[in-house]
Amino acid sequence: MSITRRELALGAGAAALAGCAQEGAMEMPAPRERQFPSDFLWGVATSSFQTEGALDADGRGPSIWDVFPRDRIHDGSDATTANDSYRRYAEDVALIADAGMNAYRFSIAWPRIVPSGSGAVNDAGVDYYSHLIDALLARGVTPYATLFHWDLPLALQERGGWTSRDTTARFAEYADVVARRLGDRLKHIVILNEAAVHTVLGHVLGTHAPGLQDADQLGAVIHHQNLAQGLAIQALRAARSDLTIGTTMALMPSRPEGGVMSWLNQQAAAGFDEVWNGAFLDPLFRGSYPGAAQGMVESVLQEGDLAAIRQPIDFLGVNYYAPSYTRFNPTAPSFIEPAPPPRDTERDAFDRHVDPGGLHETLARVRDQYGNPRVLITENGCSDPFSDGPAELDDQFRIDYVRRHLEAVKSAMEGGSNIGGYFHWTLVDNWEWAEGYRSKFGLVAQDRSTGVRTPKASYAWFSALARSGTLDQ
Ligand code: GCO
Repeated sequence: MSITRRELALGAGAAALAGCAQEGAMEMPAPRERQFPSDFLWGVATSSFQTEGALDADGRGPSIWDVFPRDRIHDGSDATTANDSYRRYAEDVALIADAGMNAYRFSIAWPRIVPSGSGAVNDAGVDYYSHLIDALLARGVTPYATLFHWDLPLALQERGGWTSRDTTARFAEYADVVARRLGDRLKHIVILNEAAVHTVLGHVLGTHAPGLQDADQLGAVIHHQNLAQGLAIQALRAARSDLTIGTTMALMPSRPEGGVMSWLNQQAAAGFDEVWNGAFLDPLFRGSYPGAAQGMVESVLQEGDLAAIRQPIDFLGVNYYAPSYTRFNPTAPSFIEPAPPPRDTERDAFDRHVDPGGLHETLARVRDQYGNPRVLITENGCSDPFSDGPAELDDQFRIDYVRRHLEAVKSAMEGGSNIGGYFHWTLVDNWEWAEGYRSKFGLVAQDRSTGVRTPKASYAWFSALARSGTLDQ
């Protein structure tokens, strides 16, 4: 099934008439105070595939990223070593704790726990996370574990991956294993990481694993991740009553490119917003799909699904890097295509618009339109300028970037948003998916030949912030 171009255009049109079109940046009030609450979470975020390495160790099964073609990675690299965190996790824990951080968001590799995606549980894989959790707790750092950060067991992809409804049940079984085997000490769980990114880059653009370019599967992939999330939340709660459960979304204000086509671009941006943001927010918080997404999921939506997806959660994880820009193109699939940020705006190494106001806008939207849930910023950060050489140890640009985004967070809190923490992406420069190692997001550099970690200036800065809770000027 697919959404036709016409359906998407109509959906976008309806959204625009309903006043949903984004007109561009909103004013962000400067924060009145710079002191964060004493119970605020300060941490870093990582993911299994980008950091662990040791892909063949201790019975791990292959994931979809293990077989993603290296010629689609910009530096031709792979993640077989990454940060070697499977073996060096104690060093990571020491860096986190020594900086005075009180939380760490990592992800559990599903293929380490259930190597073939269903059936037998791999005890050695469970043990790895058990040791990591113990090491964190011993240093007073609260573990936040994401269940799915894109490394789907390959065996499940071979049976259709997220296009198949069966994957939702397998995910719930895996969640149950995590609760029963780790839940005595692991109390904070993030269900999915950025389902929108995994959907669009992995299944439509083909730039991420599983590398598909099949817009016809958009609805199935969206809906099955939403359903899997709902079933996993139910499984976790059935297994243990003392878990704090949330999920993480890549929320982006959707802005139209300006110019002569600006009215059509507004329709395109509104349609994109419904698919990128609304298709995940709405079913979780409202039990429905927004216009453009509704048409896409229709053929896979079964009775009871929306109730299963609309689970109460304890927090919403917000990952924010930049707004998106969209324009109308009559020859593009669904009439919409990405547009560059406006000229003369500040960009980061990814060519992303550096726009803390977009984070403020996102937080205000979640507050005003989705019932003001507790929010954790589960990712935010920027890359060094792309290079195959060493990282920039005197990374003032990163300090400025984080400071400005935390001003947006504080300002949103002063506006009534219920925000409980900030996890910087990331701890150590790691393997950045299609960019390979040339993009570096860490507070800590890594010598790739020795694995030796060297803190950057931002590490000391973030440490001072985590200890004091006071944002400097
Ligand atoms: C994402 C992922 C991370 C990235 C980070 C930097 O947002 O793409 O959650 O795995 O590495 O965002 O791009």
